[in-house]
Amino acid sequence: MADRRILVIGSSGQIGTELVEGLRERFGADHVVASDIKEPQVEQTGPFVMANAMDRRGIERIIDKHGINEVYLLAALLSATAEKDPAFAWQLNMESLFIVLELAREGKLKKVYWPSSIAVFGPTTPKDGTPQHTIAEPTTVYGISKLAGEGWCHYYHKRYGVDVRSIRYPGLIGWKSAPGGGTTDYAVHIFHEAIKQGRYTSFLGPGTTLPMMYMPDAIRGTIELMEAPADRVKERTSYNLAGFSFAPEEIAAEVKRHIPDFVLDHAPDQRQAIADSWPRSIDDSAARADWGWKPEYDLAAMVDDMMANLVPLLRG
Ligand code: AKB
Repeated sequence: MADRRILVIGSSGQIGTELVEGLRERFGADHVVASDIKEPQVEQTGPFVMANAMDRRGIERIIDKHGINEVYLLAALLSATAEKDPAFAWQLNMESLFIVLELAREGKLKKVYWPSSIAVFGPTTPKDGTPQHTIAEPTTVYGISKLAGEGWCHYYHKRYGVDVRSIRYPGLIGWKSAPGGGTTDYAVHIFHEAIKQGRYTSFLGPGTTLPMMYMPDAIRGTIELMEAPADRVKERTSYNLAGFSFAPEEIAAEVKRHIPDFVLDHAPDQRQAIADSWPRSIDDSAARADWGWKPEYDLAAMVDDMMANLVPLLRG
């Protein structure tokens, strides 16, 4: 696509904040319009507009005004928050997707990105090396909405030729933006509390191994998927993507390399049941084979980079 005109809906969240930055570095600040119902977490280097992802007319106006031809739809309630208001979570996660898929079907958009999650899997899914195609019987409303959304992406691609692409993100860890409402958020909070207080109480218990990824890998993977030639994108539901897996005590051991007195406690809450229903590790061989995905960070490298960036930020 010669002239990329990108709209990121949900740009003020954990992924949006960093994705907008990555897209602007690549395609130019003026080619990426950021939009959210919330103010941005960081100063904007390009256009930002307030928008409600469920307001079709509002989204269409932005698309027309800025000549948008590509949308990244990130607005959603995540796993833990969605359980507090399942009806609203379903409404937001589904309506926003329909709006964008319909705009693409009508020819207003050439490409769409929509994130899915490891939350599409459930207790009946094989937990280790979870395959691309396997049992997916999610027990959270977030997982149900992501699984249904994957089905709709596949349907719009097959039936109407909509070029919609998707990744099943694992838990994402980054230092530039705050996570909001996920079950994997502890893996970000642990750094902030370790640096500020020297201790952290995890809402997940010991031995709770989950698939995770460092944000720079997630952003690069997202942009690489969107840049891949259409015929290389064979999975039109969503791609499994893996970084590394760990339990709370394993990330704590890595943090201790930097803060030897760091103390980790556990007080599992309702998020434990969600974590227990998800895979421990993911097989991402389809993404590797189809469009060349390869993660760069392992657990130790991620922790080193998080500490190198967050210590000066939080301690001044
Ligand atoms: C969550 O914990 O809800 C998200 C996810 C894995 O999709 N980080």
